[in-house]
Amino acid sequence: MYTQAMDLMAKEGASAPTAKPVRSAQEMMLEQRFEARIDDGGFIEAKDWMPEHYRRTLLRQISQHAHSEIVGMLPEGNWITRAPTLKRKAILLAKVQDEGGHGLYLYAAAETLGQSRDQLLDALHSGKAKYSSIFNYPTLTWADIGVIGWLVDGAAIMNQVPLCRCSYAPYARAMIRICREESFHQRQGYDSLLVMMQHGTDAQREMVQDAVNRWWWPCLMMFGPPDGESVHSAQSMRWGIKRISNDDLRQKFVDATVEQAKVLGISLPDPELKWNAERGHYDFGAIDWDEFWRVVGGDGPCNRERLNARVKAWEDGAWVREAALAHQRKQQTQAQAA
Ligand code: BYC
Repeated sequence: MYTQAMDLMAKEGASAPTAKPVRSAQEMMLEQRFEARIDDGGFIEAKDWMPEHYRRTLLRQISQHAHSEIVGMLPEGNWITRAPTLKRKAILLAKVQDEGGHGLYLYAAAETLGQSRDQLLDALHSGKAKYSSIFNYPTLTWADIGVIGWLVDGAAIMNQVPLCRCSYAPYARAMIRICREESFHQRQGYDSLLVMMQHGTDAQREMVQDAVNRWWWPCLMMFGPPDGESVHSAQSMRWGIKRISNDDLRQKFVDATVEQAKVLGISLPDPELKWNAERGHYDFGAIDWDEFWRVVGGDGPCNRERLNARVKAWEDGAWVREAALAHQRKQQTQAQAA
Protein backbone atom coordinates (compact mmCIF):
# COMPACT_ATOMS: atom_id res chain seq x y z
CA MET A 1 0.00 0.00 0.00
CA TYR A 2 2.86 2.35 0.85
CA THR A 3 4.59 2.19 -2.51
CA GLN A 4 1.31 2.29 -4.40
CA ALA A 5 0.19 5.44 -2.58
CA MET A 6 3.58 7.06 -3.01
CA ASP A 7 3.77 6.15 -6.70
CA LEU A 8 0.38 7.67 -7.30
CA MET A 9 1.30 10.82 -5.41
CA ALA A 10 4.52 11.11 -7.40
CA LYS A 11 2.58 10.73 -10.66
CA GLU A 12 0.36 13.63 -9.62
CA GLY A 13 3.44 15.73 -9.00
CA ALA A 14 3.42 15.54 -5.18
CA SER A 15 6.65 15.55 -3.22
CA ALA A 16 7.55 12.42 -1.20
CA PRO A 17 6.33 12.65 2.41
CA THR A 18 9.83 13.02 3.80
CA ALA A 19 11.01 15.60 1.23
CA LYS A 20 11.33 19.26 2.24
CA PRO A 21 8.24 21.24 1.22
CA VAL A 22 9.15 23.25 -1.90
CA ARG A 23 6.09 25.11 -3.11
CA SER A 24 6.31 24.89 -6.87
CA ALA A 25 3.59 26.37 -9.08
CA GLN A 26 2.33 22.84 -9.66
CA GLU A 27 2.10 22.17 -5.93
CA MET A 28 0.22 25.42 -5.36
CA MET A 29 -2.25 24.39 -8.05
CA LEU A 30 -2.68 20.96 -6.41
CA GLU A 31 -3.18 22.62 -3.04
CA GLN A 32 -5.85 24.94 -4.44
CA ARG A 33 -7.64 21.97 -5.95
CA PHE A 34 -7.44 20.15 -2.59
CA GLU A 35 -8.77 23.17 -0.67
CA ALA A 36 -11.61 23.65 -3.15
CA ARG A 37 -12.65 20.04 -2.75
CA ILE A 38 -12.61 20.39 1.06
CA ASP A 39 -14.65 23.62 0.83
CA ASP A 40 -17.23 21.83 -1.34
CA GLY A 41 -17.56 19.10 1.31
CA GLY A 42 -15.97 16.55 -1.04
CA PHE A 43 -13.87 13.52 -0.12
CA ILE A 44 -10.14 12.90 -0.51
CA GLU A 45 -9.08 9.44 -1.66
CA ALA A 46 -5.74 7.72 -0.93
CA LYS A 47 -4.46 8.33 -4.48
CA ASP A 48 -5.31 12.06 -4.40
CA TRP A 49 -2.72 14.73 -3.71
CA MET A 50 -2.89 16.04 -0.13
CA PRO A 51 -0.81 18.49 1.94
CA GLU A 52 1.80 16.80 4.10
CA HIS A 53 0.28 18.24 7.29
CA TYR A 54 -3.17 16.79 6.37
CA ARG A 55 -1.56 13.37 5.79
CA ARG A 56 0.33 13.48 9.10
CA THR A 57 -2.75 14.63 11.05
CA LEU A 58 -4.79 11.75 9.69
CA LEU A 59 -2.01 9.23 10.29
CA ARG A 60 -1.80 10.39 13.91
CA GLN A 61 -5.54 10.25 14.53
CA ILE A 62 -6.35 7.05 12.62
CA SER A 63 -3.40 5.11 14.04
CA GLN A 64 -4.22 6.24 17.59
CA HIS A 65 -7.80 5.22 16.96
CA ALA A 66 -6.63 1.78 15.74
CA HIS A 67 -4.39 1.37 18.80
CA SER A 68 -7.35 2.29 21.05
CA GLU A 69 -9.46 -0.49 19.55
CA ILE A 70 -6.72 -3.08 20.05
CA VAL A 71 -5.75 -1.97 23.57
CA GLY A 72 -9.49 -1.65 24.29
CA MET A 73 -9.82 -5.42 23.90
CA LEU A 74 -7.79 -5.95 27.09
CA PRO A 75 -10.05 -4.62 29.88
CA GLU A 76 -13.05 -6.54 28.53
CA GLY A 77 -11.08 -9.63 27.50
CA ASN A 78 -10.21 -9.85 31.18
CA TRP A 79 -13.84 -10.95 31.88
CA ILE A 80 -14.49 -13.48 29.10
CA THR A 81 -13.63 -16.46 31.32
CA ARG A 82 -15.73 -15.07 34.18
CA ALA A 83 -18.92 -13.98 32.37
CA PRO A 84 -21.91 -15.05 34.50
CA THR A 85 -23.81 -17.01 31.80
CA LEU A 86 -23.07 -18.70 28.49
CA LYS A 87 -25.17 -16.05 26.70
CA ARG A 88 -23.17 -13.17 28.22
CA LYS A 89 -19.90 -14.99 27.47
CA ALA A 90 -20.85 -15.43 23.78
CA ILE A 91 -21.87 -11.75 23.51
CA LEU A 92 -18.66 -10.54 25.17
CA LEU A 93 -16.50 -12.80 23.02
CA ALA A 94 -18.17 -11.43 19.86
CA LYS A 95 -17.80 -7.84 21.08
CA VAL A 96 -14.08 -8.19 21.83
CA GLN A 97 -13.58 -9.79 18.40
CA ASP A 98 -15.43 -6.85 16.83
CA GLU A 99 -12.99 -4.44 18.50
CA GLY A 100 -10.11 -6.41 16.98
CA GLY A 101 -11.81 -6.09 13.58
CA HIS A 102 -12.20 -2.32 14.05
CA GLY A 103 -8.50 -2.07 14.78
CA LEU A 104 -7.74 -3.94 11.54
CA TYR A 105 -9.95 -1.72 9.34
CA LEU A 106 -8.33 1.32 10.91
CA TYR A 107 -4.75 0.07 10.50
CA ALA A 108 -5.61 -0.62 6.84
CA ALA A 109 -6.96 2.95 6.47
CA ALA A 110 -3.79 4.34 8.12
CA GLU A 111 -1.58 2.28 5.78
CA THR A 112 -3.09 4.11 2.77
CA LEU A 113 -1.35 7.22 4.13
CA GLY A 114 2.10 5.74 3.66
CA GLN A 115 3.14 3.93 6.83
CA SER A 116 3.48 0.18 7.16
CA ARG A 117 1.67 -1.87 9.81
CA ASP A 118 5.04 -2.61 11.43
CA GLN A 119 5.83 1.11 11.71
CA LEU A 120 2.41 1.85 13.21
CA LEU A 121 2.74 -0.93 15.77
CA ASP A 122 6.28 0.02 16.61
CA ALA A 123 5.04 3.52 17.52
CA LEU A 124 2.51 1.95 19.92
CA HIS A 125 4.98 -0.49 21.48
CA SER A 126 7.67 2.15 21.99
CA GLY A 127 5.15 4.50 23.67
CA LYS A 128 5.44 7.14 20.91
CA ALA A 129 1.81 6.81 19.79
CA LYS A 130 -1.11 7.41 22.12
CA TYR A 131 -4.28 5.39 22.59
CA SER A 132 -7.49 6.40 24.36
CA SER A 133 -7.02 7.30 28.03
CA ILE A 134 -10.12 5.28 28.97
CA PHE A 135 -8.41 1.92 28.56
CA ASN A 136 -5.94 2.65 31.35
CA TYR A 137 -8.61 2.03 33.99
CA PRO A 138 -9.18 -1.43 35.51
CA THR A 139 -12.30 -3.63 35.15
CA LEU A 140 -12.89 -4.69 38.76
CA THR A 141 -16.31 -6.35 38.59
CA TRP A 142 -18.75 -7.81 36.04
CA ALA A 143 -20.75 -4.55 36.19
CA ASP A 144 -17.72 -2.77 34.66
CA ILE A 145 -18.34 -4.74 31.45
CA GLY A 146 -21.93 -3.49 31.18
CA VAL A 147 -20.78 0.05 31.99
CA ILE A 148 -18.06 -0.09 29.31
CA GLY A 149 -20.74 -1.03 26.77
CA TRP A 150 -23.16 1.65 27.93
CA LEU A 151 -20.81 4.56 28.66
CA VAL A 152 -17.50 3.87 26.88
CA ASP A 153 -19.09 2.62 23.65
CA GLY A 154 -21.78 5.30 24.05
CA ALA A 155 -19.09 8.00 24.18
CA ALA A 156 -17.23 6.34 21.31
CA ILE A 157 -20.37 6.41 19.08
CA MET A 158 -20.98 10.08 19.87
CA ASN A 159 -17.43 10.85 18.73
CA GLN A 160 -17.40 8.43 15.80
CA VAL A 161 -20.70 9.12 14.00
CA PRO A 162 -19.39 12.51 12.76
CA LEU A 163 -16.22 10.69 11.59
CA CYS A 164 -18.40 8.85 9.01
CA ARG A 165 -18.37 12.24 7.22
CA CYS A 166 -14.61 12.75 7.64
CA SER A 167 -13.08 14.29 4.51
CA TYR A 168 -10.62 11.36 4.14
CA ALA A 169 -12.74 8.73 2.40
CA PRO A 170 -10.96 5.50 3.54
CA TYR A 171 -11.40 6.59 7.19
CA ALA A 172 -15.03 7.64 6.63
CA ARG A 173 -15.84 4.29 4.99
CA ALA A 174 -14.26 2.31 7.85
CA MET A 175 -16.23 4.35 10.37
CA ILE A 176 -19.62 3.51 8.83
CA ARG A 177 -19.23 -0.18 9.61
CA ILE A 178 -17.57 0.46 12.96
CA CYS A 179 -20.43 2.71 14.09
CA ARG A 180 -23.04 0.04 13.28
CA GLU A 181 -21.18 -2.44 15.47
CA GLU A 182 -20.54 0.10 18.25
CA SER A 183 -24.25 0.76 18.38
CA PHE A 184 -24.90 -2.94 19.06
CA HIS A 185 -22.14 -2.86 21.71
CA GLN A 186 -23.73 0.07 23.47
CA ARG A 187 -27.13 -1.63 23.56
CA GLN A 188 -25.80 -4.94 24.87
CA GLY A 189 -24.04 -3.09 27.71
CA TYR A 190 -27.19 -1.18 28.59
CA ASP A 191 -29.27 -4.37 28.45
CA SER A 192 -26.90 -6.18 30.78
CA LEU A 193 -27.11 -3.31 33.31
CA LEU A 194 -30.90 -3.13 32.98
CA VAL A 195 -31.17 -6.83 33.86
CA MET A 196 -29.03 -6.33 36.97
CA MET A 197 -30.90 -3.18 38.02
CA GLN A 198 -34.42 -4.57 37.45
CA HIS A 199 -34.04 -8.24 38.34
CA GLY A 200 -30.85 -8.37 40.40
CA THR A 201 -30.13 -8.36 44.12
CA ASP A 202 -29.29 -5.26 46.17
CA ALA A 203 -25.63 -6.28 46.00
CA GLN A 204 -25.79 -6.39 42.19
CA ARG A 205 -27.45 -2.96 42.03
CA GLU A 206 -24.73 -1.57 44.31
CA MET A 207 -22.10 -3.15 42.05
CA VAL A 208 -23.60 -1.33 39.03
CA GLN A 209 -23.69 1.99 40.88
CA ASP A 210 -20.06 1.55 41.99
CA ALA A 211 -18.97 0.85 38.40
CA VAL A 212 -20.83 3.91 37.10
CA ASN A 213 -19.19 6.05 39.82
CA ARG A 214 -15.72 4.91 38.72
CA TRP A 215 -16.22 5.19 34.93
CA TRP A 216 -18.29 8.37 34.60
CA TRP A 217 -15.51 10.96 34.80
CA PRO A 218 -12.95 9.02 32.70
CA CYS A 219 -15.70 8.70 30.02
CA LEU A 220 -16.14 12.47 29.90
CA MET A 221 -12.36 12.74 29.41
CA MET A 222 -12.52 10.48 26.32
CA PHE A 223 -13.64 13.45 24.19
CA GLY A 224 -10.25 15.11 24.71
CA PRO A 225 -9.19 18.40 26.31
CA PRO A 226 -11.48 21.44 26.41
CA ASP A 227 -11.75 23.24 23.05
CA GLY A 228 -9.54 26.09 24.27
CA GLU A 229 -6.69 23.62 24.94
CA SER A 230 -7.24 21.31 21.97
CA VAL A 231 -4.17 21.97 19.84
CA HIS A 232 -5.37 20.10 16.75
CA SER A 233 -9.07 21.00 16.65
CA ALA A 234 -9.04 24.23 14.62
CA GLN A 235 -7.03 22.74 11.74
CA SER A 236 -8.83 19.39 11.85
CA MET A 237 -12.23 21.11 11.74
CA ARG A 238 -11.06 23.33 8.86
CA TRP A 239 -10.08 20.20 6.90
CA GLY A 240 -13.30 18.35 7.73
CA ILE A 241 -11.45 15.64 9.66
CA LYS A 242 -13.32 16.56 12.84
CA ARG A 243 -16.86 17.84 12.33
CA ILE A 244 -17.90 18.60 15.94
CA SER A 245 -15.67 20.01 18.69
CA ASN A 246 -14.51 18.09 21.79
CA ASP A 247 -16.70 20.14 24.15
CA ASP A 248 -19.81 19.98 21.95
CA LEU A 249 -19.54 16.18 21.68
CA ARG A 250 -19.03 15.90 25.45
CA GLN A 251 -22.18 17.97 26.01
CA LYS A 252 -24.20 15.84 23.58
CA PHE A 253 -23.03 12.73 25.44
CA VAL A 254 -24.03 14.13 28.85
CA ASP A 255 -27.46 15.22 27.58
CA ALA A 256 -28.20 11.78 26.10
CA THR A 257 -26.81 9.79 29.02
CA VAL A 258 -28.66 11.53 31.86
CA GLU A 259 -31.96 10.35 30.42
CA GLN A 260 -30.69 6.77 30.01
CA ALA A 261 -29.45 6.81 33.64
CA LYS A 262 -32.97 7.73 34.81
CA VAL A 263 -34.45 4.68 33.05
CA LEU A 264 -31.75 2.49 34.61
CA GLY A 265 -32.45 3.93 38.06
CA ILE A 266 -28.81 4.86 38.55
CA SER A 267 -27.37 8.15 39.79
CA LEU A 268 -24.46 9.86 38.04
CA PRO A 269 -21.65 10.91 40.43
CA ASP A 270 -21.86 14.65 39.88
CA PRO A 271 -23.72 16.90 42.36
CA GLU A 272 -23.56 19.78 39.86
CA LEU A 273 -25.39 17.88 37.12
CA LYS A 274 -28.52 19.97 36.52
CA TRP A 275 -30.81 20.85 33.59
CA ASN A 276 -30.20 24.40 32.39
CA ALA A 277 -33.39 25.53 30.64
CA GLU A 278 -31.74 28.66 29.28
CA ARG A 279 -28.98 26.68 27.52
CA GLY A 280 -31.21 23.73 26.70
CA HIS A 281 -28.48 21.41 28.06
CA TYR A 282 -27.38 19.77 31.30
CA ASP A 283 -24.74 21.68 33.26
CA PHE A 284 -22.07 19.43 34.75
CA GLY A 285 -19.20 19.73 37.25
CA ALA A 286 -15.51 20.39 36.58
CA ILE A 287 -13.46 17.60 35.02
CA ASP A 288 -10.14 16.76 36.68
CA TRP A 289 -7.85 17.61 33.75
CA ASP A 290 -4.75 16.91 35.85
CA GLU A 291 -5.87 13.29 36.08
CA PHE A 292 -6.51 13.22 32.30
CA TRP A 293 -3.02 14.48 31.41
CA ARG A 294 -1.44 12.13 33.96
CA VAL A 295 -3.16 9.14 32.34
CA VAL A 296 -2.38 10.37 28.79
CA GLY A 297 1.23 10.88 29.88
CA GLY A 298 1.57 7.21 30.88
CA ASP A 299 0.85 7.32 34.61
CA GLY A 300 -2.70 5.96 34.83
CA PRO A 301 -3.75 2.93 36.92
CA CYS A 302 -3.08 0.39 34.12
CA ASN A 303 -0.83 2.08 31.51
CA ARG A 304 2.17 -0.16 32.07
CA GLU A 305 0.07 -3.33 32.27
CA ARG A 306 -1.73 -2.50 28.99
CA LEU A 307 1.43 -1.71 27.03
CA ASN A 308 3.27 -4.75 28.41
CA ALA A 309 0.34 -6.98 27.36
CA ARG A 310 0.48 -5.61 23.78
CA VAL A 311 4.26 -5.96 23.52
CA LYS A 312 4.07 -9.53 24.86
CA ALA A 313 1.30 -10.42 22.35
CA TRP A 314 3.48 -9.02 19.52
CA GLU A 315 6.53 -10.99 20.65
CA ASP A 316 4.57 -14.20 21.24
CA GLY A 317 3.08 -13.87 17.75
CA ALA A 318 6.47 -13.67 15.98
CA TRP A 319 6.31 -17.33 14.94
CA VAL A 320 2.88 -16.82 13.32
CA ARG A 321 4.20 -13.90 11.24
CA GLU A 322 7.28 -15.92 10.26
CA ALA A 323 5.14 -18.94 9.29
CA ALA A 324 2.78 -16.75 7.21
CA LEU A 325 5.73 -15.20 5.36
CA ALA A 326 7.31 -18.63 4.76
CA HIS A 327 3.98 -19.85 3.36
CA GLN A 328 3.77 -16.82 1.08
CA ARG A 329 7.32 -17.41 -0.20
CA LYS A 330 6.48 -21.06 -0.88
CA GLN A 331 3.33 -20.10 -2.82
CA GLN A 332 5.30 -17.56 -4.87
CA THR A 333 8.02 -20.10 -5.71
CA GLN A 334 5.38 -22.65 -6.76
CA ALA A 335 3.57 -20.04 -8.89
CA GLN A 336 6.83 -19.07 -10.61
CA ALA A 337 7.72 -22.73 -11.28
CA ALA A 338 4.27 -23.46 -12.77
N1 BYC B 1 -6.87 9.78 25.26
O1 BYC B 1 -5.91 18.55 20.15
P1 BYC B 1 -6.65 17.38 20.69
C1 BYC B 1 -13.42 2.54 21.30
C2 BYC B 1 -4.55 13.72 22.94
S1 BYC B 1 -11.90 3.21 20.96
C3 BYC B 1 -5.57 9.92 24.91
O2 BYC B 1 -8.07 17.61 21.06
P2 BYC B 1 -7.47 15.66 18.48
C4 BYC B 1 -13.54 1.24 21.96
C5 BYC B 1 -4.51 13.95 21.44
O3 BYC B 1 -4.19 12.73 20.75
C6 BYC B 1 -12.25 4.93 20.81
N2 BYC B 1 -5.08 11.03 24.27
O4 BYC B 1 -6.51 16.15 19.65
C7 BYC B 1 -12.58 0.26 21.79
C8 BYC B 1 -3.45 15.01 21.34
O5 BYC B 1 -2.15 14.44 21.52
P3 BYC B 1 -1.11 14.19 20.26
C9 BYC B 1 -11.10 5.76 20.40
C10 BYC B 1 -5.99 11.99 23.98
O6 BYC B 1 -6.83 14.52 17.82
C11 BYC B 1 -12.68 -0.94 22.48
C12 BYC B 1 -3.70 15.85 22.59
O7 BYC B 1 -4.38 15.00 23.51
N3 BYC B 1 -11.65 6.84 19.59
O8 BYC B 1 -14.36 3.16 20.98
O9 BYC B 1 -7.92 16.81 17.63
C13 BYC B 1 -13.72 -1.17 23.36
C14 BYC B 1 -4.51 17.09 22.30
O10 BYC B 1 -5.89 16.76 21.96
C15 BYC B 1 -7.34 11.90 24.30
C16 BYC B 1 -10.89 7.57 18.77
O11 BYC B 1 -9.70 7.43 18.71
C17 BYC B 1 -7.79 10.74 24.97
N4 BYC B 1 -9.06 10.55 25.36
O12 BYC B 1 -8.79 15.15 19.26
C18 BYC B 1 -14.72 -0.20 23.53
C19 BYC B 1 -11.65 8.55 17.90
N5 BYC B 1 -7.96 13.02 23.87
O13 BYC B 1 -1.82 13.23 19.32
C20 BYC B 1 -14.64 1.01 22.80
C21 BYC B 1 -10.79 9.28 16.90
C22 BYC B 1 -7.03 13.79 23.31
O14 BYC B 1 -0.87 15.53 19.66
N6 BYC B 1 -10.04 10.34 17.51
N7 BYC B 1 -5.84 13.18 23.38
O15 BYC B 1 0.10 13.57 20.90
C23 BYC B 1 -10.54 11.60 17.72
O16 BYC B 1 -11.72 11.86 17.49
C24 BYC B 1 -9.62 12.66 18.24
O17 BYC B 1 -8.28 12.22 18.02
C25 BYC B 1 -9.80 13.02 19.74
C26 BYC B 1 -8.74 14.04 20.14
C27 BYC B 1 -11.19 13.64 19.96
C28 BYC B 1 -9.66 11.78 20.63
